[in-house]
Amino acid sequence: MVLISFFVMHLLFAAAQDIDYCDVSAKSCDTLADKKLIFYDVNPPEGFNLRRDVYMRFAVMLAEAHKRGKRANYQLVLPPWYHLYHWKTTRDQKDWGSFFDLDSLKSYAPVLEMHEVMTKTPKLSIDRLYVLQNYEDAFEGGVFKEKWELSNSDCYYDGFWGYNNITVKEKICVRFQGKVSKLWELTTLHPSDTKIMFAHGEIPLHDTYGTKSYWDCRKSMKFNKNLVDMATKYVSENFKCNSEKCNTYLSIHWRRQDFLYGRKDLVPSVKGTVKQIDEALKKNKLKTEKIFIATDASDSEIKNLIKELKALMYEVFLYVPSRSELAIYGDGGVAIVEQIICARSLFFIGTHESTFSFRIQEEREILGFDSESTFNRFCPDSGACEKPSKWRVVQ
Ligand code: GFB
Repeated sequence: MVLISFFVMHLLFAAAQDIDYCDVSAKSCDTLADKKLIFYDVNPPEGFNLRRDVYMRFAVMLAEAHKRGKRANYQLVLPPWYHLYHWKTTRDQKDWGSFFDLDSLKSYAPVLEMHEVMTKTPKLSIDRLYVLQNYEDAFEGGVFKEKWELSNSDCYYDGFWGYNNITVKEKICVRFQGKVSKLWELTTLHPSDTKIMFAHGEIPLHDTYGTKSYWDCRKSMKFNKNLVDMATKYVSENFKCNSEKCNTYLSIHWRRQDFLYGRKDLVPSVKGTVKQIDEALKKNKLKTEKIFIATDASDSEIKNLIKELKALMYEVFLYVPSRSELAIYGDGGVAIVEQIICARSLFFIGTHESTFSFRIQEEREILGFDSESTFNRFCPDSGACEKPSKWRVVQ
């Protein structure tokens, strides 16, 4: 009997020692022993802003469950930013706090940084890794049905964000289509699991795109204060504006790189771009000749664009980070500064189907700009082009 209780005590102690962590927002420390952790990752080539969208799907899933008093012990672990395909300067691991206000994220959803989980544990063992796969035909029989099934085909995941002390007890391949909250059904397959991971988190859809929950979550994604300060300083110095809504410059997001071949029928040439900027200013009677450009274009394309704009007497501005800013915040931080600058401008023109542009539009909605100044896009030179959908903020 004594021996058994000693054994049980030992097990309990070991569980409590398993991982300790502190919930920064709640200012309290707890153990992971009574928590269930949901990890997720995204298809490696996907960029930062698409990943932000995937975060929102999972954050809303957890926050909504908590709101209904369900699954109160589940926490979402934020996948570190690591080796992002579009980042050229440094692809080192970055946590979410480098880009966002973590307290604000935590005020909306029960989230933890990966390092909060890893600091106190020598190794992490995931109970079940569900590798999600698309169905070959999403519209089988002509209808889109929400469904999932265990799959016999091969599936693969070798991520873990640069950690080499994470292991998986069992990997399961799952064909999945439908809303993200349908993933709760998978968690019931092994009810005693406490560490559950989903790879290809981009496959499940939003539960509630564009609803109040969506916007509550979106609003909680405030940027890291240092990045906001960098943008504020730039706007003040270059555009003589000290508020979040400026009327002294127009901004564009000019997405190039893979869009130049992947979506070549959707993007304009340099001359076509200049023509559309000029038309937008005239048509909307905008009294500014200052143009801010956020872009991933090559140096030679940027040079051409600046030359053509200057020929029409426009003043052109780009955000060029200092070496130390680039070293500290990396390509991801610089891109956010550009997004904030675009978000505060008098008028914005984005790139069709770019989530980088979508996030700027959302920021402008939150700031309360007139939607006519926000939902504008570059059209191809052929001119064939519909206005972007207006995703209006819901209070
Ligand atoms: O953010 P993102 O998912 O937007 O990916 P899309 C594009 C990445 O390219 C950004 C860089 O996260 C940045 O790293 N980038 C793009 C920029 N535009 C700019 C810019 O104006 N300034 C700076 N500094 N960086 C999706 C990708 O991109 O497009 C997918 O997520 C795929 O992987 C698809 O490539 C076609 O939605 O535009």
